[in-house]
Amino acid sequence: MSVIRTVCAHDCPDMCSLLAHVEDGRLVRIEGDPDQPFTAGFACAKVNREPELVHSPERVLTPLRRVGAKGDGRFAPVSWDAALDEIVARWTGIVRSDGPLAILGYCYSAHQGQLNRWVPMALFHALGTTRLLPGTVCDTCADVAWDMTLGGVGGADPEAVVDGDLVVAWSADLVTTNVHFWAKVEEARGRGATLIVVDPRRSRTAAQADWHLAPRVGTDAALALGVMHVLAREGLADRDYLARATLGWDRLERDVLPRFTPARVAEITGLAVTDIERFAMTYGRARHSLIRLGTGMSRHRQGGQSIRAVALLPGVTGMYGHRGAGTVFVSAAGMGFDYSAIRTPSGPAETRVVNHSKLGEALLELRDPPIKALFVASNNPAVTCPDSGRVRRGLAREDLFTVVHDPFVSDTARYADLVLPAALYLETEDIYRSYGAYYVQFGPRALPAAGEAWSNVRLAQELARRLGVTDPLFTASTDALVGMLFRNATGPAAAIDVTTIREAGPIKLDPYPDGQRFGTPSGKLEFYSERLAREGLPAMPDWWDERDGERWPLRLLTAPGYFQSHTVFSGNAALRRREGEPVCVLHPDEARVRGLADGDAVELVNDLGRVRMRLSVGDDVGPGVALVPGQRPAAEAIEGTLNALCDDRLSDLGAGATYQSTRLDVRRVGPSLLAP
Ligand SMILES: Nc1nc2c(c(=O)[nH]1)N[C@H]1C(S)=C(S)[C@@H](COP(=O)(O)OP(=O)(O)OC[C@H]3O[C@@H](n4cnc5c(=O)[nH]c(N)nc54)[C@H](O)[C@@H]3O)O[C@H]1N2
Ligand SMILES: Nc1nc2c(c(=O)[nH]1)N[C@H]1C(S)=C(S)[C@@H](COP(=O)(O)OP(=O)(O)OC[C@H]3O[C@@H](n4cnc5c(=O)[nH]c(N)nc54)[C@H](O)[C@@H]3O)O[C@H]1N2
Ligand code: SF4
Ligand SMILES: [Mo]
Repeated sequence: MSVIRTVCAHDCPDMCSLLAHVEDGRLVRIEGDPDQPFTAGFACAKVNREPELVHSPERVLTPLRRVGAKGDGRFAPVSWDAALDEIVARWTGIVRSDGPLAILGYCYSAHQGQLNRWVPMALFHALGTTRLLPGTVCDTCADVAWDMTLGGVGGADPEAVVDGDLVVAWSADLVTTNVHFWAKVEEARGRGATLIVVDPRRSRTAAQADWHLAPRVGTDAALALGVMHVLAREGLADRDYLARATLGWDRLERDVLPRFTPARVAEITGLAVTDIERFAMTYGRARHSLIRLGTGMSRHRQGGQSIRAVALLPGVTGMYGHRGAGTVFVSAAGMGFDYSAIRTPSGPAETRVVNHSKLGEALLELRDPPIKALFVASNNPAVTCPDSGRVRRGLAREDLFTVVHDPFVSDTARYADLVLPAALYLETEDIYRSYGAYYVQFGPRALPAAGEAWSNVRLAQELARRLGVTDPLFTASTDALVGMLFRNATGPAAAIDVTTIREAGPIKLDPYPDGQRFGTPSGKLEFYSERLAREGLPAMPDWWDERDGERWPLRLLTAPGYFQSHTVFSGNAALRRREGEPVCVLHPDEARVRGLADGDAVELVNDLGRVRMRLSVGDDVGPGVALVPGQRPAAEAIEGTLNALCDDRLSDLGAGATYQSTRLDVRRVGPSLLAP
């Protein structure tokens, strides 16, 4: 038995250091590294069951070629050579007839190693194909809003929460998506800190909080502006700090805050006036407060306003002036990596760009040239992209040559002409940097690859070789690639010695090498953003009524699954069982008026389509909301995948997805409809 210290590559802010116990090439147990202070000796409920994912009987072990109709998921094994020959022949032919823009290739976030995430992207960059603007399905709205407010700096060190007296988990279900920060929050509470959760549903975290505030979905900007209104009125604004370190507070106080009285904010959010006042007073009086910003509140049409308004709050009380206080968010933004060598080695500076959230439209509507070849790695857009029905119609095109690189036959892979077996992270080596804490770590390979699986890096390098792409990174060893990533690093990342990184284990970066600064054009925290004004967008945070689509009575609330993370653990049968069948949660009042009972088969419906799942009646959400936790493959629900109901309109900032602006209704599925 050997114990290998490596890194968890799942898309998760914690980036745990893991101890993989391996016997005869099999993973027998996984354990959180006790010597990495943030991981602190434990893994999460999902990764504790990692042996069942890695050794799942559902793994793809050889390249597969489609033998049935697109979407059927019927394949026959082929050799790697045959598969690669076919890809090269098809792509070369398409480039000859239509040019490189007829190809769309990308790799997304399911492997968080910097090399396995980005070397495939570098290949398509070099080839000059149509490029994907990645991450609009996730966090680009929140990232741009943060950047327009604080600039390109990282948030507070999550480990600093232990020094605080108030933690606000604002749109973040810490127990589920950030469990190692949760452990630190618990430590802080043990020393007397208070935890407030702001979330429209009673999440696992909210259920354990000192206080749960449940505003309506999409009303966070109004709530934050209401809090500022009270802070200003009660003399709790730190006016010295505001004058010294921020821009535009005077204008906000004069032009915006008067409209956000507690009475109006109560109307907008559905919270009681007394609760808004009490929340503001508690926040204003804290000695050392931290807001953990969550991205859930950014995934609607005014998402950018929500993030901006909440991220500005610590400026009002001067918290950004205290080391380790303020907000926990996007740590990686402050690390100083220069990614260009491994992301954009060569190729035209600009080509056609497809927004990740509009993949379906791109596959069906683009002309001159249309997309004729699609390559997808580390992403399952048939389930997780907005308007997934449209994505599936695009994937079903007979004239689209689709290659999917995945450890499992995902819903997307079912539409592929070729499925290529991907190694899971424990079968790869890579360099990691956290996006939710301040660690960098090399993760060695812990296991041999299952069957004939290849890592993302190996596939990209082999395709480059066969296509004659000669940039050095496509022949570079892992160590050489790591060197490229660090070559032009500045700030905290530049302090790392690359020559010893393989053996170094977890390396903690200095979160604030220059004190807590802002990276905006003014060098200040921007209540007023000239950059936004120039783009014709609201220069100051605001909230307005979004009445669109009101003919559907309920608003969708989506939230992460506890035993699932999107579809990445779908191949683990034990976790599938723990998560249970996909459900829609309705408040008892909403169930009653529809004559629905707990456990009924229901249909969620709107103009885009219908999906069917089981109903769960409960008061974790208030009236007016349909909560659906997780994004699940079609085969797990009664019928369909949730995102078939979410349109592909974009958020106000960062061109992000707006799942939570979805309106719909829920109704009973008659027994006759359920019959096959
Ligand atoms: N309704 C709704 N939709 C959402 C969200 C929401 O909150 N609500 N959240 C959005 C968010 S935050 C995100 S990030 C996206 C996530 O969307 P996706 O990126 O589609 O996430 P996964 O379902 O995890 O799919 C990842 C795929 O990569 C495969 N994979 C795992 N490891 C590797 C590897 O090393 N190499 C390769 N080649 N493949 C690998 C997995 O088997 C899986 O099929 O979903 C978005 N969709
Ligand atoms: N177990 C598990 N872990 C995960 C994931 C997963 O799916 N499952 N996904 C991973 C990925 S890709 C990401 S990006 C991160 C995301 O993790 P986070 O950034 O922490 O946030 P989200 O998961 O997007 O949403 C968290 C909470 O936001 C709430 N919320 C939704 N809308 C609103 C709103 O309008 N206002 C407020 N105040 N709250 C709202 C939801 O109810 C939910 O409880 O987590 C990662 N970790
Ligand atoms: S908490 Fe996140 S980083 Fe840690 S083991 Fe679980 S998925 Fe991986
Ligand atoms: Mo995400």
